[in-house]
Amino acid sequence: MRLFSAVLPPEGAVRELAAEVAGLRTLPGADRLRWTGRADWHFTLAFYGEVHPELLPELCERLARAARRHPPYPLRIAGGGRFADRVVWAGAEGGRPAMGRLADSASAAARRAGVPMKEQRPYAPHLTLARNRTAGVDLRPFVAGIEGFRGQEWTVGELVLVRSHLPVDGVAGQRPRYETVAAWPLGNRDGRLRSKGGPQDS
Ligand code: 2AM
Repeated sequence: MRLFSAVLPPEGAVRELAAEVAGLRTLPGADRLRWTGRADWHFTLAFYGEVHPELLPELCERLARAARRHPPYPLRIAGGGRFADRVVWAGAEGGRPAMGRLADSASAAARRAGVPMKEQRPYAPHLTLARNRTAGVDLRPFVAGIEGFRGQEWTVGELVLVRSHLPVDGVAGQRPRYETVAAWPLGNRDGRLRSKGGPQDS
């Protein structure tokens, strides 16, 4: 199964960003981009790729442990940018150092669980808003549009393991479907989830 760990923005933050994105979607060329859905918005912490189901219990146990070691931290969706001419994204502000440390732990947890991790790129927290399918759209106006955005702050309190179901081959315009497998509270040192951190208990 294809898995990644993530921080999910709360409903209020998603609503604000959706209002901002509605503006971006009126810009010339917007209809040629493939926009992510608000239900899918997330900040990836670590991408695991295909994980053998046998590794899942160990991965969950180690992610639970990682979550316990990190206290909750503040975050807001703010600013944005692009990856070359491929992706427009919204950025994060506030607890970026804490988020980076959590991302490192989320990677290490998987490595220790035996998940074959590819070489990790330097961590760059981003929330993908749109992908450029045709490579013909100039993404700079979209970046200019999101640059000034500064959403409400919230306290990140959970590390979430997400499964990505890829679209069926050949179905144009379909997006991956994301499913929460499990979530663990940050900084929860009372061991409440220790014996039942598996996906069936999420
Ligand atoms: P993206 O939004 O920049 O595409 C599910 O696919 C999540 O995992 C997305 O947030 C995606 O980032 C991220 N992801 C997919 N492949 C990845 C890879 N090879 N390395 C890092 N993150 C990846």
